[in-house]
Amino acid sequence: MTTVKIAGMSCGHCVMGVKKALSSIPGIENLEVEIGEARFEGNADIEAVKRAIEEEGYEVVEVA
Ligand SMILES: [Cu+2]
Repeated sequence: MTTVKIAGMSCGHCVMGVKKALSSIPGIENLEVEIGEARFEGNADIEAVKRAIEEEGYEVVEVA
């Protein structure tokens, strides 16, 4: 399980945007997104994950 803390998300629209951005990345499984956080399993390239979130307009604060 990878947990990504995200700054700048504030509503359901943000959740949808992050969900959409991440669901297109290969290797992401069991994706769950809530305000301020995304969690997923699988072997996705974490740099691609960060890039997708930042391109969506949010900031990656922490990856654990
Ligand atoms: Cu929002």
